[in-house]
Amino acid sequence: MNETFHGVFPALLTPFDKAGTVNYDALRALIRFNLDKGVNGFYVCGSTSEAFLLTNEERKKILETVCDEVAGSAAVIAHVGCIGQDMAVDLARHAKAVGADAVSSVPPFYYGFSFAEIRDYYFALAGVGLPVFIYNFTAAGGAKLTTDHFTEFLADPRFIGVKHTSSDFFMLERLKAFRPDAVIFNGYDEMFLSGLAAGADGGIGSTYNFMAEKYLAIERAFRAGDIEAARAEQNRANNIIAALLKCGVIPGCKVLCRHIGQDLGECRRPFRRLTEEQERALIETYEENV
Ligand code: MN9
Repeated sequence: MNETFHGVFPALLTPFDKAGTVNYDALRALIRFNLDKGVNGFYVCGSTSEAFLLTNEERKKILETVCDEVAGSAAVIAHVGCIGQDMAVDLARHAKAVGADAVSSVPPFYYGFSFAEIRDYYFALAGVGLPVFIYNFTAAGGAKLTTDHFTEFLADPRFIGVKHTSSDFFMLERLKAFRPDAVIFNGYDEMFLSGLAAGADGGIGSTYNFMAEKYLAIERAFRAGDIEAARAEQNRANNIIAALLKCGVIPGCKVLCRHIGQDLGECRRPFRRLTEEQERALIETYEENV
């Protein structure tokens, strides 16, 4: 198991104040709340952070805030994914300068770039000097990278691993078989236990922001060989995730954070806020499964 990169990493949500500006104090409080639970690290400015609704200046300031608050007590992975290679390299250089432990990126998207172009993008990121986690997330409309594409990256030690937001556990197992010291983080919270069974070193997720203790418990039970306990905990998490998927995961996570005392404000438009009825139903499901 990699010493720095393993276990439970919340994919941090971005708090906004009433005027819609990033609320850095609330971000610090959210980080503290999760550090106190014993999380192993944070994934910063990923999908869950509304990254593509943030400016690059905001992304930089958020990362600086996280590195400052964490102060070496947990690992920090900075998602630097952008459509443009130079923008991503700029964010990666900044991540290195402010003390992040690794960078991560979705493949450049929207224009249907060729694998040769995607390859150039990732090798430019690797050139910055921090270990790189490739973010496999094709459900968001991104490039479909195959197992062979991934092994081409993983043959180079500068690529430390993959954030695997996919239900292709065969691929996860093949990547571990190809390079046992590669770090694979499971991406779908609802499949955390399945990912562990296939060889994942941990997980990165949106719902960890408000229920990290569940994933810590699943991992503990799994490693102790108590699969029944792990499955029971995954089942409780999944009842909540199923409710979130109905109303919108990111706005829903913010509702549940507020419910437990972490007020992160609303999401940026065009995300909609939940109706009162949706909020009530979501909180009820949460309360039934804590
Ligand atoms: O990578 C998250 N994926 C996205 C992690 O944000 C796109 C997950 O935590 C999902 O939000 C979650 C719900 O499907 O599993």
